[in-house]
Order: sequence, then C-alpha cells, then structure tokens
Amino acid sequence: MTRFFVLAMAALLFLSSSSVSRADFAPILGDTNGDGVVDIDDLNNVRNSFGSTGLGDTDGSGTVDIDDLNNVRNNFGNRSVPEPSTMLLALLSAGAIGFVRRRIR
Ligand SMILES: [Ca+2]
Repeated sequence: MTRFFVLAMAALLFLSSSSVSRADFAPILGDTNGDGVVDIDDLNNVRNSFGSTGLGDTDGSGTVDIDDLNNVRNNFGNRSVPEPSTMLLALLSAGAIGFVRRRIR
C-alpha cells in the first residue's frame, strides 16, 4: 500500500512538473512573443510594428519605438529562467522518482 502511494505521488509530481508552461517562466524584457528567449523573431516583431502599436511593444508604452528596439538589443540571446516554484516541483519530482526506483530494486 505504501509503495502504491509513493508511486502515485511520484507519478503525480512528474505529470505536474512535465506540464511546465510559459507562465512558469519569469518574463524577460524584449521577449515580444513570450517564447522565453529574446531572438530574431522578437527583433522582427519590433521592426514590423515600429512606429505603431503591436507585438513589439516591450515596455507597454503603447507605441513600438526605439526603447523597444533597445530592450530587444540589450537582452538579445537571453533566456528566461523557471520560477522558483517550478524548479522546486521539478526537484521534488526527480527525488520522488529516485526514491521509488531505489525501493523497487
Ligand atoms: Ca521571443
């Protein structure tokens, strides 16, 4: 019974940590499309919307301007990191799976 409970908890933790979404990552300035990385797609979003409203408005000013271009330039290549709660869940999941694997042997 205990083994079943531990296995069920490990499976639950694994499933919840494997469904990490974009919302689990801290936002990064310049990431116009919300994919967690500032790259050429974000630069294109700023270029395509420059002077108007649109996806390239990184600072929420209402207009895509030189400040947005600078936000993309200054963070180009940066990736967002998972929120601490997501990291904790992943660590708990890995620990639970390791515990179960050791108990089964
Ligand atoms: Ca991006």
